[in-house]
Amino acid sequence: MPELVTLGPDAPFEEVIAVIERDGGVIIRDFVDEATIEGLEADLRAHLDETDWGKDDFSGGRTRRFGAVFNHTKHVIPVVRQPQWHAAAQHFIQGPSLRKKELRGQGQVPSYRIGVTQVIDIHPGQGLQVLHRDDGLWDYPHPEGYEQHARMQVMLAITEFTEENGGTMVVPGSHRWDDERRPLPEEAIPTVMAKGSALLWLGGVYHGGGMNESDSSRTGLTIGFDLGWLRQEENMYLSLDHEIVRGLPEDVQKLLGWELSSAAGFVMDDGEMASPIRLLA
Ligand SMILES: O=C(O)CCC(=O)C(=O)O
Ligand SMILES: [Fe+2]
Repeated sequence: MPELVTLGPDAPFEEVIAVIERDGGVIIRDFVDEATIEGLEADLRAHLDETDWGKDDFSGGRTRRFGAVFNHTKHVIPVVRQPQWHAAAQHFIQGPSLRKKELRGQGQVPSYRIGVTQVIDIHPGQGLQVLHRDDGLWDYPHPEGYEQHARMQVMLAITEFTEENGGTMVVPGSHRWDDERRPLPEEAIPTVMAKGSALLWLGGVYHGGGMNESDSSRTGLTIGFDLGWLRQEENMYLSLDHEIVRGLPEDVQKLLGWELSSAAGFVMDDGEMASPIRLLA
C-alpha cells in the first residue's frame, strides 16, 4: 500500500510544496516542539473531558469535538506560526493571484486566514467518516487544472495516529480531480504519524476520519488556513473571547481575521476604510 511522504521540520519549503503539489498532502515530523505538544495535550484534554459526543454521522457518535481552540490554550500560538505551513499557504492560496498580478501588473492578492480550529477525539468504536473535500463547504469548484486553492490545512497529532486508531484517511492526488470523479474507499490510505507530527493537506483532497479499532482514543488538532475572500468556516469574531484575542500577538490576531484581505473586511474609521485590528486596541 502506498504511504504518505514524511518530511522533517527543516525540509526546504520547495520540497514541502513539491510533495503537496504531487500528493495533495505531506506529513511533517516534529511539527512543533515537545513542550508545545505537552501543553496542548493537557489544556485540550481538560476541555475534551467536558465535551459531548457528536450529534450527527459526519461529526461521529463516538467522537468528541470542540472549536474556538484559542479560548482554551495559548500553546496553539506556535502551531499557527509553523514556517513550512505558511510557505505552503503562500504558494497554494496566494500564489495564483501573485502570479496573475506579475503577468498583468494588476490585481489583488488575498490574505489567508485561520478559518477553522477543531480538536477531534475519535474513540474506540467510531466508524469511518465519509470521504469528503473540506472546501466542499463553499461548494468550491475544481475545474481541470485549477490552481487557486481555498484551504491549506493541518492535522496535528496530539496522540499518535495509526491505521488502527483512526489516523485520517487520505486519497493522494485527489486535489487534481474534477468535480465529477468520486473516491472509492480503497483509494484512501491512513495517516500514520507520531505524536507531535502533522499532516498538511489541501482543501481539495478527499479525506475522512478513520475507524478506531484500538483501545484508546485518537486526538488531533485541526486548523485550516483559508483564502481571505471566503467566509471563515468558524465564526472567530463571535466564538472567541475578545479579551483573549486582545492578549494574542498581532500576527496571530491578523491571522484570525482581524485584518483586511485586499479591501474586504474593513471598518470605517474617520472616513478611512481601516483594518478591524484597530477596534481591538
Ligand atoms: O478526524 C479526522 O481525521 C478528519 C476529520 C475531518 O476530516 C472532518 O471532520 O472534516
Ligand atoms: Fe474533513
